[in-house]
Amino acid sequence: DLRTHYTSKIDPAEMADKKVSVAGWVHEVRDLGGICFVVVRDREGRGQVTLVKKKTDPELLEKARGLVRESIVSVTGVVKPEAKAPNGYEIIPEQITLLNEAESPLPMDTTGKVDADLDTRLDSRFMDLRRERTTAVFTIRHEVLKAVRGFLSSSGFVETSTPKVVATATEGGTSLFPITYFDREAFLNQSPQLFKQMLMSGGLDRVFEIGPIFRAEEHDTRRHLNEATSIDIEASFCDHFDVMEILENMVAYVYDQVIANCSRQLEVLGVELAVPQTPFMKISYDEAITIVNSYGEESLKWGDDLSTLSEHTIGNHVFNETGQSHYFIIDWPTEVKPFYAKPYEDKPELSKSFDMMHRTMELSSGAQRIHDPEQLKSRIESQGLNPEGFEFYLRAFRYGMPPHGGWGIGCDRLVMTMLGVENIRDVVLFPRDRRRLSP
Ligand code: ATP
Ligand code: AMO
Repeated sequence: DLRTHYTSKIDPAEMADKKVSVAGWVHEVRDLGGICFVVVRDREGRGQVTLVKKKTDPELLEKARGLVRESIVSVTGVVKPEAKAPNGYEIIPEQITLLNEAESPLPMDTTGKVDADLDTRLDSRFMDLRRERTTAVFTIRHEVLKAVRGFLSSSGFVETSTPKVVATATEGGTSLFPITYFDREAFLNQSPQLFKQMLMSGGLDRVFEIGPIFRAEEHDTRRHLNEATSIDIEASFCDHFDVMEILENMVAYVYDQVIANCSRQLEVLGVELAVPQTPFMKISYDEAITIVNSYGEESLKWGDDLSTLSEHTIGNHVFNETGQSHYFIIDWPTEVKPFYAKPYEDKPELSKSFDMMHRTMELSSGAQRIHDPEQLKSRIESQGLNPEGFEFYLRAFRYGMPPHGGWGIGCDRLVMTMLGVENIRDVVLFPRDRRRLSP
């Protein structure tokens, strides 16, 4: 076997004198003359291989001394408890197999001793992933996705996969990526919006999807990507309050699961997490405008979208009042929100829509949706869109469409705000932005 154990799964007390094989990267070779240490690193941690000159076959010792950092080895040997070594043991090797030799110099440092800038790290992401911090981020991201799937599945949601190559825009026509689809023009999907709503007419009742969304925004910010991962739900016989409750409970559950299952990774990152308190505070759009104007840094009028600055003003205001980072802004002007958001029956200038915010940025948008086909068609028209392009969607509303609502939350922003990471690119393996198309 090339590997019998991860380095962290060798228990020195239980496994003393047992033969094991570990496999991974040569983290370090420390040759002190009379004794040589080779530290082998794998996903889970590090293990020390110790060669005492007097007791080791000279050929094996030469091999160990000649190992180039970051090369791949498999080491077979006997476990000896050793308090000074990582994980409390060392391996006295019988065999060292070099499986792949690394070139030098390395494109970047992986020990955490030298700080590389983000661009260098992203250019060599394969190498960056060998840093403990980076591995920790993506292990936590996995836990987040696992918790989302677990929470939604056990809340009766069916996981779906809808097309990413599509014929229409959903979130406004300006930010589409056109592609060539045989002899026709097509686009990369901005959101599963239209499809998840059509599934409500199909009777799936509650659906969720985790998948890529594409936005051709020319933003160069710390929180925008051109390809992001969205977690979307749609649920029938629900209003906006029902789906907000699902959202806040899901976010709280995700935090809870990360705290429960990723304590080592949180420690590596120096992050202390607390589960956000539910229910999240709800402030209306009107109140949000009043709060912003009361601070005097900006002057907003009714109907304006919230700027980045005003999101921060409100976020800090809520945090100072409640000690919580998460909150909702509800009851947005109908004109600010996409065509599918349902206006209040008695006050059509307001919509049954919401944003779920973190102190530092928007995390999610959602709404109860229009389910009447005529009203939907006229909203499409009044936003300057051509209803003919939406015929495949509108049809689903004419033959029995239940009232429904839903939301989309950016997975990348959820992880980013949870870990207090400054740049969204830090939580995405191979980010796509204005400048970056490779790797
Ligand atoms: P969404 O996911 O809906 O895009 P968001 O919070 O990113 O949510 P945007 O509408 O993209 O919302 O941007 C929010 C605010 O940030 C807007 O007022 C927008 O003008 C501003 N903004 C976007 N890009 C930049 C930028 N590069 N520099 C400064 N402000 C920006
Ligand atoms: P919205 O456009 O607000 O809503 O997108 C939902 C969430 O997706 C994330 N997000 C992004 N993250 C990183 N980079 C981007 N360029 C980016 N764009 C969006 C954000 C955002 O809050 N169809 C609706 C959802 C719904 O109503 O169900 C929608 O797409 O976290």
